[in-house]
Amino acid sequence: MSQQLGTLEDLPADYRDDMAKAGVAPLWPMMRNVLPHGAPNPVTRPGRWAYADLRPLLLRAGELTPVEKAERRVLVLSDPGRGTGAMQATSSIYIGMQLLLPGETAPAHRHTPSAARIIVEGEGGYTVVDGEKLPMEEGDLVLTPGGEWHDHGHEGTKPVIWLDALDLPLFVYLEGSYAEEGSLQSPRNRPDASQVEYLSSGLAPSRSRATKKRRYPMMRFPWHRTEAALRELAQYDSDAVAEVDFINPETGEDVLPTMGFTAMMLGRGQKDKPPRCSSSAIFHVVKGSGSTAIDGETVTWGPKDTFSVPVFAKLTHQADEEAFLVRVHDRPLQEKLKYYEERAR
Ligand code: GTQ
Repeated sequence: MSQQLGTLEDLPADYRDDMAKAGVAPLWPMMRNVLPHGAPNPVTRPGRWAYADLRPLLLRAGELTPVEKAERRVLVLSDPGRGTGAMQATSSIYIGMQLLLPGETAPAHRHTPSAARIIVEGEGGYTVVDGEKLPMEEGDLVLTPGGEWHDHGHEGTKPVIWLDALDLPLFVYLEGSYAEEGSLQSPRNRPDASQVEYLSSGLAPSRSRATKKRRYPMMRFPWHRTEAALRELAQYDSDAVAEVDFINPETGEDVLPTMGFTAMMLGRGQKDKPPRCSSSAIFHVVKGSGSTAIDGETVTWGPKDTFSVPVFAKLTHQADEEAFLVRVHDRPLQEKLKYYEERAR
């Protein structure tokens, strides 16, 4: 039985003043704000960022602000629910679009939040993480886990643009966010682990028990392999929507502690009605076009566009043509906190 709770105004003014002086506040007027009935009441609103809008703004930033003056030349995708200037796309996920021009480098640093990049445009960019040089090709997922040194470089001839996903809002909230600066790394003369140790799915290098496994053994997931895996799944299970999770090849767990990454393929005309879930998400369109109804509001999308969905949103995706999307979400965090949930629509 839900009851009307007392409000602050119900209380005499002198009592309210005395509470404020004593540094306390009554719970009951705020009870339903902090513990709403049945489901959370998200601040986050669906967002949509067309690449056609972001690209010229980023290129302009390239003219206005040298990389030395920016450390990272990034435009942050602000959650409409939090408004202009919000440094987050959902409660837990930060999304930025980063530009690096030919010949530029973004200096080495490391920080407590974890990051991952989805490469949007351009050739010749790379990230060095813990001495490993990770080439950045369109659609690749590149990890820079919390605490790992990373710097970016660009050996190509045209601008490189990528999408950054970080669990930064969470670290800010926890008062745990900080960075350290370092000097550019000299990469080891060896291809990244996706091309050596983990070239074949299901196979991992055999090692003596004494050999220490890296916590983040594979930090680049080349797009051509993700697309091939999705096509293979779609071919043999044409009713279900093909989806793959990016996982740590040594543990089978999600690639980062709080953020998960899931790639999805929709055939031309295919619809998907996923269960409502407690995780918030950002969708980035690698290729193709279509639309997504988010709680009844339709968002149309094309290649390289990005859109966000709040917790428990009711989603219906529909592809106009064959489409590939990568979803960044916070299911891993919610599973660790033991509250991840899916509900019938
Ligand atoms: O490339 O290291 O969008 O440190 C925000 C913070 C990117 C990065 C962002 C960062 C980076």
